[in-house]
Amino acid sequence: MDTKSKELFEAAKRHIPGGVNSPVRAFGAVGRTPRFIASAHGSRITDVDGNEMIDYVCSWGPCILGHAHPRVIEAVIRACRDGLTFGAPTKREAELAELIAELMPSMEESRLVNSGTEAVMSAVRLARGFTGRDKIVKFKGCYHGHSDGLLVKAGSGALTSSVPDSAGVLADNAKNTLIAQYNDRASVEKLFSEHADRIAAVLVEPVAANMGVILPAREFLSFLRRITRQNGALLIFDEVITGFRLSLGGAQEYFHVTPDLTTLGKIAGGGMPIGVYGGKREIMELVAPAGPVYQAGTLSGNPVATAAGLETLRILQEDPGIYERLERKTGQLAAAVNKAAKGTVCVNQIGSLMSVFFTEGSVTDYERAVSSDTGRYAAYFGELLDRGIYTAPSQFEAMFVSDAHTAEDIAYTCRVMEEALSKEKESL
Ligand code: KE4
Repeated sequence: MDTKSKELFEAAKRHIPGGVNSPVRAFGAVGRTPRFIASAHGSRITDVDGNEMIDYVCSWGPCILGHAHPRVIEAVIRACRDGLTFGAPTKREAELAELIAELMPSMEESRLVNSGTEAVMSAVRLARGFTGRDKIVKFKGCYHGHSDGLLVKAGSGALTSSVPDSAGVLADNAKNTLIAQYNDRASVEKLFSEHADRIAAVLVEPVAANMGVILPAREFLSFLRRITRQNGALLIFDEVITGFRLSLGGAQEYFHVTPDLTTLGKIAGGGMPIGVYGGKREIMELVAPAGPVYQAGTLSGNPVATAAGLETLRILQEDPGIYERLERKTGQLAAAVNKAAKGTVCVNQIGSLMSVFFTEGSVTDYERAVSSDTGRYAAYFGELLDRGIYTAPSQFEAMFVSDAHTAEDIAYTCRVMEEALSKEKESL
């Protein structure tokens, strides 16, 4: 039952484009009314019609501890009582930058911004400023936020709504973005052979999670590290999703590949608006006011947001066992899907990230991802939603598991997924 959501959606559409503040939330790809959320606690999210669901969107990644973790809420409330924003430096910003450097040593220095988009946009500008070069290599289907130069063959909501190249992005902006294929070394080598001394950086999601979850092929990331170093280009890891999720040190710790620059978001803010870009001191020292690469922000390093981010990272640091728990729980979900539908779907899972692709065979690159049957995915999504499982309303997004998901949540979810997929398999 979604009566109130329907009413609110119609009302929202009167003053908000598409009725939502981010396209994927509109449920356009799954043909359902988006659920308007009233509250969320732990692994549960409750909509305005009172439907309580097990949440595997987790706000697209920030809620690795689950929703409304008591310590994070308390830290935010305490911070609010001292004022919401000052437009001046605070102790907590330095504490957060220091903790990020401790957890991700490649980020000797970092700058706080307000979103992943802003973080990646700024890191790209910095890479160009540092190298004096203009080209950026990105991978088809990877999503790095909505800055003009990166809305080129983009994933996530752009891919979901089939606008991987957005209207309004000028050819002049897009021309400096070179497109390679994820997991395809030859496509990267070709670009370097054609543009070697003009490539400022290779920008990559170390685990692609915006065309569904696609794992890096063996040695692919170390290949990128090698070819960028050989050609005087920077390697930028966009860890907005993988940062503090794949491990406490992110994908760069998980895969033992060290980028020159890293972008973070989501978990780094603990649910409040924070993006981060950072890296080697010799590069970061070019950022204003220390250097000539300009970037600024009214609410950057906001005292309430830094309180949420710090408390979240401290909880993760105090309990590194969380990553084994997340891997185990998510592995159980993947096993349930394979048990019910191996052969008619492909499950990609790493840590607490997972996607079910409705296609036969493996999914190791963009072409295989987009070969998925989005109609089958939509039916699967609806079946889960009707049984109280809130998962990504798009084939080209990830499922996120949190430390708040209980054994009972996982067991119920496994059962519902198995039943939905078995029923679907019989209809094929
Ligand atoms: P934001 O500007 O949305 O905070 O971050 C942009 C971004 C950058 N890099 C990566 C790897 C990302 O996944 C994202 C944003 N992720 C999407 C979900 N796939 C955000 C959800 C949405 O757009 O509503």
